[in-house]
Amino acid sequence: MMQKLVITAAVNGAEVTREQTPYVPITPKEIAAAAIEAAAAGASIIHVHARQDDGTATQNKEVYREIIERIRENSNVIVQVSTGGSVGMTAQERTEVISLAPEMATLSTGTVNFGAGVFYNSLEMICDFAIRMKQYQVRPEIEVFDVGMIANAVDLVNRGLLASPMHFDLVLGVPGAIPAEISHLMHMVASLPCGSTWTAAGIGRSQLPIATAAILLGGHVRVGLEDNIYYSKGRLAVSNAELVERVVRLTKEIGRDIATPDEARRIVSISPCT
Ligand code: KMH
Ligand code: ZN
Repeated sequence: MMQKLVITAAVNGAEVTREQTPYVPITPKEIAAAAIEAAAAGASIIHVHARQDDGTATQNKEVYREIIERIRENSNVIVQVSTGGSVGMTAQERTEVISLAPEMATLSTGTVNFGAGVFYNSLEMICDFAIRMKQYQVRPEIEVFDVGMIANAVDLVNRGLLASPMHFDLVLGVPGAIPAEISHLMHMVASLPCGSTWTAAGIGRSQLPIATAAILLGGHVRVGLEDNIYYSKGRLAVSNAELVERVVRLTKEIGRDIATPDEARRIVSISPCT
């Protein structure tokens, strides 16, 4: 029997602007409202990026603190902070947030072209991020944008820097990284170490097909405005919750159940399996 589906809502990202969509949450208050609404719709993990009030990406710890506290006041959802930040940020900036000891944080295990930029993650940086997460007991979600990054993550397990089983986010469709083809998704899944859990995130118009494939393959799903701002061709998604609701409908039609935040904690090994 398939595990219940863990839905991650990636509510804002670092790159999406108000010019692209008026619905992207920016301030801690807006981000928390979007997170709580997405959780009520069925998301059990919220992946979040901090922003300054003018919309610029920031990794400022105090902004993250406010976001987490505002979400916590009204929801039991898992808050997963970004350590990716935006292209060009220093390792020091990106890791500041780990000392808040959030429940979860992303850990990208390789360097990749990211549109016109380069998302830089040297081995030294990856090891340092992993050590800090271990120190603060933060559960890493291993973000892989290409298949070689899976082998890098296994290398970190062998060095004793990451715990096994790992939880992966397989991101497909970033320009410059692995394209969003179902065959690539299947190859990535087949390349994961035994016992891993995984979620899949398709970028742009691939969000829905990749989510549908992940539901069928027994993985988990990430949707949200960070990865895709449209509900359908030419029609903006009016909220993160709207994208989550569609995944919930599809999943139930197929006969799979949706995980609550506490069930998701067990599935992705934040708390021990019972
Ligand atoms: N903004 C991207 C450069 C993460 O959150 O860890 C990196 C990113 C990954 O979004
Ligand atoms: Zn992100």
